[in-house]
Amino acid sequence: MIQEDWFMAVTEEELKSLREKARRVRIDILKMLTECGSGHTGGSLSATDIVTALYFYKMKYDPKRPDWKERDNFILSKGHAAPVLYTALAHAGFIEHAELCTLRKLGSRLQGHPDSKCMPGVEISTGSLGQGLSVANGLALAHKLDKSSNRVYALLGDGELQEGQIWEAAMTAAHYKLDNICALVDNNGLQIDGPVEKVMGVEPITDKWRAFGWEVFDIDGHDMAAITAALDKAETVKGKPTMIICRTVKGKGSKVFEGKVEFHGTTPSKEELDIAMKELSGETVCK
Ligand SMILES: Cc1ncc(C[n+]2csc(CCOP(=O)(O)OP(=O)(O)O)c2C)c(N)n1
Repeated sequence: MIQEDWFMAVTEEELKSLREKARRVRIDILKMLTECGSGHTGGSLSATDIVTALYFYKMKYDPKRPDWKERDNFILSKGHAAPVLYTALAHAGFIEHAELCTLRKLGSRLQGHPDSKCMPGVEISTGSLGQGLSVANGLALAHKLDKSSNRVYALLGDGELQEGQIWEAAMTAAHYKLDNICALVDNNGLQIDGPVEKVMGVEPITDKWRAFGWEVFDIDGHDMAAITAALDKAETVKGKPTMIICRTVKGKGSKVFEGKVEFHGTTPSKEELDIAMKELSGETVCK
């Protein structure tokens, strides 16, 4: 929820344009996944509004200089949601838009999980769940040592919170007072093989992160006003890291995918894509 004392720096005009960007990102994700025939649909769509707000509202970067020293860092800890990252990178100008159609093809830079060795704008290879927050800690400590103001953003899945390494990293970030870290959980309630609460419950997650010494915000992860306000508020927190729990819907954007665990790792058929495109008023990007 947006809290009463939050200052809303974003304008209505900006919000409109961010929502439109998120719509276009969803369209591209669905096109590239359908073209490819394999990849992760649900967790890419649930994270779309969050990633859009990060790339087109909050983060500092220069697509022409991916290693620009003053950039903020983004770590997609739930690396299987690579399609949303690749699409954001294309819209931000790191790669050509047409390259999205090469997802998972032999020789493509757009591998099934992000590869920092070949993909500009990817800070660290991810896909093995649980590791991203530890990398974020290392980057955040380095920025502190350099006395630089760069911020580090890490996106985790709620199923991913079952990994023990996450909680070691949670302790570390609080111990070192890493207030330059803002982590977000894409809390869509589903993982690869069912509801998170059935597989291995992670609630109450806000209480858990607070108990680990983090500032915690709990928001609707599809409400662009709430996401941008929480990202702004996180920058004002001093002496501890911030966690934004984003309540999301897996497969958000079309009733074909929403809340359906089977779309964790499967892609739309041409017919399903057609239905989704009508709902999103989308036109084709790949052929
Ligand atoms: C260490 C590790 N174990 C298992 C997997 C296989 N795996 C890929 S996605 C996934 C489910 C993740 O669920 P969640 O974090 O909730 O992701 P989302 O629902 O947002 O896609 C699993 C178990 C993995 N990638 N890494």
